Amino acid sequence: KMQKPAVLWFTGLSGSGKSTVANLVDKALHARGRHTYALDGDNVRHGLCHDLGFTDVDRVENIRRVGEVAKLMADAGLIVTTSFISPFAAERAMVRQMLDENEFIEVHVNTPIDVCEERDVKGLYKKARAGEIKNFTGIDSPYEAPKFPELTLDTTSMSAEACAELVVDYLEEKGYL
Ligand code: GGZ
Repeated sequence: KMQKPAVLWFTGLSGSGKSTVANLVDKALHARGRHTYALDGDNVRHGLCHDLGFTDVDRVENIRRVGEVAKLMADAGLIVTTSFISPFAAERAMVRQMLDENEFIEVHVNTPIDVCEERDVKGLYKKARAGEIKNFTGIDSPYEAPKFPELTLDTTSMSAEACAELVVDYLEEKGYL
């Protein structure tokens, strides 16, 4: 029997933990025999979207392309995770629209900016504060938090593993697994 596809759309600030949680979810689903794919900046911004930067216009186009690819993968029956800041509500709504009902699962990785900035894993916040990186999300570029995400993950009170478990539990409860 064909299993229900899904696009788990992780959204949140740089350093919020999107990719970390998404990769754990991806592994857990794979362990259950599901065919999955994890889309993120590492495999998209160097190839499909290598021509795009971080202006509003480029981010809109980045998300549009990721949405189209995620749709194709969902059509192929996969459970897809996407880990992009995706700062604009309008583009997230556009991707939701382009997919079948119940295929789009918005996951807000709700790590506050002060925590992301404190972690500063890649030193990007420091550079943004120093003006060495322009249009940095949360500093001089906006982030529109989702109003009605299917899931909200608080990485300050829960480990990445516990967050991933919540996502897998959600999929199970809703009949995706
Ligand atoms: C935000 C930036 C920027 C600017 C480079 N603003 O922590 P990271 O490094 O690995 O994740 C960030 C990533 C954001 O790319 P996305 O494709 O997710 O963005 S969007 O959905 O808005 O299109 C960060 C790095 O790229 N990065 N410059 N100015 N993040």
